[in-house]
Amino acid sequence: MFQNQKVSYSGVQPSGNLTIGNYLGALRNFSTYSDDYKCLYCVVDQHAITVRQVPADLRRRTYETLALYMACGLDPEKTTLYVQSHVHEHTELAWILNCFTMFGELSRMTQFKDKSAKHADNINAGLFTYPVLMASDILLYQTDVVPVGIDQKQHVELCRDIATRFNSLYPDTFTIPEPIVSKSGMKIMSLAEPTKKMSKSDENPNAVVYILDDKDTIIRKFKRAVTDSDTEVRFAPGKDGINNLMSIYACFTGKTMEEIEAEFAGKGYGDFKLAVGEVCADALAPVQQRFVQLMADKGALEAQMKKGAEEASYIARRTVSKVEKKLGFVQLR
Ligand code: ATP
Ligand code: LTN
Repeated sequence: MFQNQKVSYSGVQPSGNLTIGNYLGALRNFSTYSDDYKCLYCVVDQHAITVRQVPADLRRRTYETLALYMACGLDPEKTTLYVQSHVHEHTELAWILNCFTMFGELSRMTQFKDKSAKHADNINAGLFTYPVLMASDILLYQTDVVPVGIDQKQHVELCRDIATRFNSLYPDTFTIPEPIVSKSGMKIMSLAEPTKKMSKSDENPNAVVYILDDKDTIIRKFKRAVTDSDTEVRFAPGKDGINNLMSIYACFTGKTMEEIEAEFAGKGYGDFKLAVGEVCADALAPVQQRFVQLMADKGALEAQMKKGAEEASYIARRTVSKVEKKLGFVQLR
């Protein structure tokens, strides 16, 4: 579709303040594809309403998420950055794909099981069909690669199944996408409960390091991180807390677990936690600086949203027309 250029696509929900899990598992990897791929990254506000949102917060976080995309190094001249609700083809294709997705497949999605347990008073149909909207996001752009954290791999695999099913009935409709899960940072765990994923919608702010936390807060949170009663900085089964901190340190420094063990040999958890806080805060400082500059000009962000939506709509429209034609919908000129 893009003169044989491959396509990279991903999305982040504006459902809370973005965490270092979002940064290390997703955002930081988006720019890897900037030079060789046509890249589209979306702020998926329609996905976010599967759980209740305060309208003013959703609106603010939509701007913030777009600004963070840019602050993390995505150049809007090279990359299409946009907001999902600005491109109506997402929901249009989602309906069609609903008719090619099985109830049993959606019932097996672990995110649905987790979120319906967490929001037992609001198990709405959107929460259930969430992966179909995500498949629509991906397939609209004939995507080749989808950089995500490991928790989203299952959804991308379902997207592949839906696309393969559709293609077997209507050949050559969709490109079959590949989930790309980076080895380091694929699943950053909560600092309070290190067997649980760090999540931006966690109610305990001490469990989560936000991309926009200041240095003192970051250091304080790492100092309070739950670890075991051992004292040695060593990566080993069962040491979930320390393993998580070592993974975070490895992500920010590029060091291996052996190098980290050697660096902290003879030192206690206290020294190590401080070092993790420092590398994390130092790595985030330039992102935070750019973020503040970008947020100061709402007009420029809106212009960016508009440009991104126009670029995305053009491609999305082509895919929807192709799909509707294949299905037998009457096309008016
Ligand atoms: P929510 O708490 O609202 O479900 P979330 O923090 O899980 O949100 P998403 O918007 O669902 O974040 O995810 C955006 C991207 O960040 C996805 O690619 C997801 O896999 C990745 N991601 C989220 N949390 C982590 C984490 N703890 N470790 C690694 N990657 C993560
Ligand atoms: N479901 C994802 C967010 C998301 C996404 C996408 C990721 C929505 N659409 C398309 C990759 C591609 C999540 O909850 N993290």
